[in-house]
Amino acid sequence: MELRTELPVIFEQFAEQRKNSFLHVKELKDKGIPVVGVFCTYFPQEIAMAMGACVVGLCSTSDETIKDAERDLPSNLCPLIKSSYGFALTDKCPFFYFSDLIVGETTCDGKKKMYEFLGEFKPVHIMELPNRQSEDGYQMYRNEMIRFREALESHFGVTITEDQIRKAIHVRNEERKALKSLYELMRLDPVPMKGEQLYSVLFGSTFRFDKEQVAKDIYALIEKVKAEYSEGKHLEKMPRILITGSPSSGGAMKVVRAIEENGGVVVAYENCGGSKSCDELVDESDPDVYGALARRYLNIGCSCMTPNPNRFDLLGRMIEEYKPDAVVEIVLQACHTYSVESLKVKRFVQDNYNLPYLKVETDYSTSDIGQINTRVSALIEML
Ligand code: BJ8
Repeated sequence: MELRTELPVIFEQFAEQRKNSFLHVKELKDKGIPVVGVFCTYFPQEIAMAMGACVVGLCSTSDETIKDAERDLPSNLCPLIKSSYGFALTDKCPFFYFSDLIVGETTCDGKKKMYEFLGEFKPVHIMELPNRQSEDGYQMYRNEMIRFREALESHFGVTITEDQIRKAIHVRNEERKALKSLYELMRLDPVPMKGEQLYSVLFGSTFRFDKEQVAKDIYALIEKVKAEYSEGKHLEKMPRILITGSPSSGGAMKVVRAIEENGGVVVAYENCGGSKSCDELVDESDPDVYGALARRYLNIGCSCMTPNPNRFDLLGRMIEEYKPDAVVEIVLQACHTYSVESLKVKRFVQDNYNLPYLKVETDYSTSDIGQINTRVSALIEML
């Protein structure tokens, strides 16, 4: 059964949020509010929020500027890196244009080397991210939190107090809790919404700057979804798919669309647009705000960690909670860390849960949609 109510309009509003925020950022900028552009889930938003800055995501996910990027960058590079660099280079991304400072982390090789070129036309601050979740690693990332606070203070001529950071931690935690409550609705079988609709809210909310209001809006949406569900307004039962791997926004959403157009439904995202960003909260009871931030962020199970046990911990929990019938891994082309780690994911999913696993390597073009449809529909028919 399709949703025939006001919900699709609300999902649409979230889906349009990125575009609508272009104007909003300009208004904030005109009011003198600093804008910090970021690329990664390891970025500790709370420190920038503590000084009242507006944090905007700069990862671009369309192939519109890839040709421009390939003038400077190798063509066999991840499309997310090329697209982001291309939008910056051609000044086609308003968020990049309005950013006063760009912050990157030393995650994958392609991204960290690309930042060196970005630094030629914008101020860039790099946070050194350890590749291991060890005690030394936490200590090092804690020091990086302090170095980042100092960089903001000197770049913008402000003072950032621990109390301000603590308040920002609380606001972000509340937003995470709200988003988590929303995606947990997908534990229901049949599901209350499509995976693409869920993603439009998860992704769109990252472009809302009124973080306290976001949580309230998400809870209001949850209430509406629950009310409609109890009236029997939900989708039919269908094969449930869990998505993992590289970020699935923008051009890569073609994989999610292929699943949902071929009779399946995406019930969960174990990636940076989904649970990687929301699963763990920052410990508000820890008197050491920098330590609490370092621990929470470094715990993210991205494949740039080695080894990467936290990804498997989260993936295992999600398989148990969302009960997927199969796992589909999206790997962006030339994303070596996710691509290499995919063998472990395949073994984990097949050996521990006896679930089918499909790896889809793709970019932001539309050239492989036919092939993706064929592979995905074969998977879904089998379920
Ligand atoms: S925490 S997933 S946002 S690094 S897809 S650019 S890894 S080659 S985006 Fe990522 Fe942070 Fe990790 Fe998340 Fe490199 Fe792979 Fe491209 Fe990637």
